Amino acid sequence: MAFETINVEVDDHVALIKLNRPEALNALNNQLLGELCTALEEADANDKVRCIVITGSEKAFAAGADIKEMSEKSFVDVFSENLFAGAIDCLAGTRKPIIAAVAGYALGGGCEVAMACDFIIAAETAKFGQPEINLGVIAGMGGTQRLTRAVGKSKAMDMNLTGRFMDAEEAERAGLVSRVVPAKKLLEEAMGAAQKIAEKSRPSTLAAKEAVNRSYELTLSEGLLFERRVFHSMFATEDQKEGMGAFLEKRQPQFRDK
Ligand code: CO8
Repeated sequence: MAFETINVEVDDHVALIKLNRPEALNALNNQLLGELCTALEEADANDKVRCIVITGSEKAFAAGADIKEMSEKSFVDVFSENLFAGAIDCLAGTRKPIIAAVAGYALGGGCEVAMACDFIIAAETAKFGQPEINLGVIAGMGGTQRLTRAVGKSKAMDMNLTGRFMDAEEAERAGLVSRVVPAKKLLEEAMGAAQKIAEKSRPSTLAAKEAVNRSYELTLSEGLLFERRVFHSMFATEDQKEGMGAFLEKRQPQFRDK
């Protein structure tokens, strides 16, 4: 499908989705979020795709929800249309691994989209923030919830109450991002990580993602039980025999997703 606010390329089993509204620092309007959702559904359904990377521009991953589009809406408007619920559910509902490759601003909804991905690789230029407080509102797509789970209460409160930005180094220290790389290397690093994931057995990548995500929802004992049962179930796959056999035979595994 042809998109206007994002670009999508599928290469070597990786779908690269580039947010593309440079005139508005990739602000997330309805069209962009709708197109992102369609692209994610297509990537999830495309057998060739084994991992997804979402990125923005050098200056901005996304500077938040589109303030121009939102500013005149009433409570009844946003409540009735359930503003932005679909987009974030779409990200959270994607089964294949998603990496956010963030350079520049990831603010408000931009930070929330990045956090709804499975992990974030940041350029040294990245700046994360939940500045909605400056607009007389609060975060609405995870900035008070996912951010708190990622960086703890103190930093999450600081960012949500003062609206200050966190640079890449602080974000890595706080556990919000998994790696920080020079801006020029961002895409190479993210695509490299995606390639590594793409080489694994698909059943195990889907299962690993599902199991880590359950840790958000379950008590420790329930989460550990879920993990153990999924681990047990992996012994029903041919790829478990191949992976362990290849290790013992000192060769690379040839996974067949079976
Ligand atoms: N929405 C719309 N347009 C934007 C946005 C935005 N979020 N951010 C930047 N732009 C536009 C600017 O208006 C400007 O357009 P123009 O040239 O036509 O005036 C263009 O992008 C370039 O921006 P600046 O000139 O401001 O660039 P600077 O380099 O001077 O500043 C900043 C960059 C610091 C990123 C600045 O643009 C800024 O502060 N942007 C707004 C950041 C913000 O407040 N984000 C939060 C938005 S609210 C939100 O995300 C809520 C999401 C959750 C909703 C959930 C509902 C359930």
